[in-house]
Amino acid sequence: MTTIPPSITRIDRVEAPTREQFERDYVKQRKPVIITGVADQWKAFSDWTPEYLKSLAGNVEVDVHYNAEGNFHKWYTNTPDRHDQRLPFGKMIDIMRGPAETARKHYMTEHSLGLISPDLVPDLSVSSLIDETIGPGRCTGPTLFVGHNTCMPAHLHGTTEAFMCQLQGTKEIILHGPEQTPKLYSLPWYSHQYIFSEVDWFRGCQWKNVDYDKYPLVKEAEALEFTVYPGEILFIPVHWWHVTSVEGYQLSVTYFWASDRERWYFPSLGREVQAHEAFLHFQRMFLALDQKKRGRRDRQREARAQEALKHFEKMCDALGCPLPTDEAGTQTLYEQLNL
Ligand SMILES: O=C(O)CCC(=O)C(=O)O
Ligand SMILES: [Fe+2]
Repeated sequence: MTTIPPSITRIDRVEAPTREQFERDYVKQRKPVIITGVADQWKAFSDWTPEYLKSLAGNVEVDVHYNAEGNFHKWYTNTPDRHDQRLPFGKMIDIMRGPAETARKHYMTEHSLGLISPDLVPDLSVSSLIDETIGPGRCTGPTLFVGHNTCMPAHLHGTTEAFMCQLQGTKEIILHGPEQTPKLYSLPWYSHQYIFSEVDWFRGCQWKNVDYDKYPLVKEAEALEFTVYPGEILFIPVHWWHVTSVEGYQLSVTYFWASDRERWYFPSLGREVQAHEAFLHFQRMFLALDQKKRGRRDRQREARAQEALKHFEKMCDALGCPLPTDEAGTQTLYEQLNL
C-alpha cells in the first residue's frame, strides 16, 4: 500500500470531468479538487428556494443539532454537549433564515435527503462523476446540511470519499493532507469522537481563533485554504482533514461513498481507522452483554467480557495500535466500551 502523499500546494478547479478523468486524476491520486459545471446544472441549484422545500417537506420532522453557545466543536467532541432538537423541516428552515443570534445555535448536518423527501432526490445527481450504484450500500447519500453562521470542526472521514456540493452560501475551507495528522491533535482512536481533532477552530464563535499556545503544532501544519462557491463541488478524499465555515445561511449536500482500502493512508491513519472499527464492533458486543444481563453483573458476564477484551487487545496489537496503558487512557477506553 502506498504511503507517499500527493504533494499539493493549491486546489485545482476542473470543469465537469468525465468519470475516467476524475478517477484517474483525483480519486487514484487521493487529490482534492473543486468540480465546476455539474452542481450548477441541477434543479436543486436553481429551484430549492425555502418556499419550494417547505412545500414538499415542511411538516417532516428532522433532527437538528443544538448548542446554546453555537459551538459545534463542543457538540461534536464532548458527549455532554450533544443535544438535538426534533423540528418540522419547515420550522428548521425558518430558524436558519431568521436572526443569526438564534439560527447559529442550530445546525442540521448529514440528514438523509431521501428521508426528508424522496421527491427531492432526483433534483441532483453525481452519476456523471461516479457510479452511484457500485456495490450494495457503497454510496450513501445525498445527505443534507442546512445552517447559519456554521463551523464544522476539524475532522476526516475514516472509510469514505466525499463530494461536498455547495448549493447556497459561500464556504471557507481548510484542508490538511493525511500526512499532517501528527500536527493536528486528533482524538484517540478508542474514543467515539475519533476522526475529530481536539482543536477548536471557532473558539468564542470566531473563525480561525485557534488557541496556538495550547496547540502550537497546528501553525506548522501544511494547509490548503480556499473558498467554495454556490454551484461547486468539493471532492474530499479519504483521510483528508477538513474544517469549514460559512457566514449567513447555507445549504449543502454531501455524498459519501466507500473508499478502496488501497487509497487509505497507511500505516497511520489506516491502522487507527481499522482499530476504531474493531473498537465499535467490540463496543456493540459489550453493550449487548450488558443489556442481556442488565442489573446482574454476574460472573459469567464478567468472564465473557474479559475474554472479549483479550481478543480486542490481540487484534489491536496485530494492527499496530496497542491499547492504552496509562491510567487516563485506560479509563477513557473502559468508559467508552461500557466496561
Ligand atoms: O459543510 C460542513 O459544514 C461540513 C461538510 C463536511 O464535513 C462534509 O461534507 O464532509
Ligand atoms: Fe466531513
